Amino acid sequence: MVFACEKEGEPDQIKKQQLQQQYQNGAERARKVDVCHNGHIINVSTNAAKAHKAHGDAIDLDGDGYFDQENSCSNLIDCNDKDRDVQGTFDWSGSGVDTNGNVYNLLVQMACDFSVGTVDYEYCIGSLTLVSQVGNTFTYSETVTTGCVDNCIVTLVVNSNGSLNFTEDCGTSGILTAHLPSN
Ligand SMILES: [Ca+2]
Ligand SMILES: [Ca+2]
Ligand SMILES: [Zn+2]
Repeated sequence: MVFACEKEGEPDQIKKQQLQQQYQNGAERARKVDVCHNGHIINVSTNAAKAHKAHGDAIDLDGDGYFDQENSCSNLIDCNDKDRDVQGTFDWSGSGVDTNGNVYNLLVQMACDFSVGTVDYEYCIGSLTLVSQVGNTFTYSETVTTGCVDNCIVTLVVNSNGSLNFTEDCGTSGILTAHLPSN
C-alpha cells in the first residue's frame, strides 16, 4: 500500500513543479521596476526599464528603493542592484557638538562611492553632494530641510579603523564636529 501511494504521488509532484515554474515565469514577465525618468519615479515593466536605462535613467532593479546610479529622484545609490538585501550605504551614528555647546545625535548615511549622502541632525536633514576628494577626506555642499541653517560645508574624514571625523562648517552660524565610531 505504501509503495502504491508513492507511485501515485510522483506525477503530482512533477505537475506541481511545472505549475510553480509557469507561475514564476509569469511573475518575472509581470514584474515591474522603478525608474527615475526626468526627475520622476515611474513604475514600468522590466523590458521598458531597459529602454529607460539606455537613455541614462537610474533604475531600481532589485526593488529595495535604491537606484543603481546617481539620479534626481533619490539621494542614495545602490551598490548592488541585484541584491535587495544590500543597499551598500555606509552608516555612522553618534553625538556631535557645535561651537555653541549644543549636542546633536547624528546619523550619517553615505552612498558606497561617497558621491552623495544624508545627515540626520535630529531636527534637520541635510543632503550632501560631493564637491571634492583628497585621499580619505571628502568635502560636500549641503542642502537642508526648511528652518535649518543652509549652505554649510560638510567634511568627512574616513579613518583607517572605520571611524568618521565629521565637520559641518556653517560659517558665522557655527561649526559642528563629531567623531563617530565605526559600526
Ligand atoms: Ca536597488
Ligand atoms: Ca540592492
Ligand atoms: Zn526615461
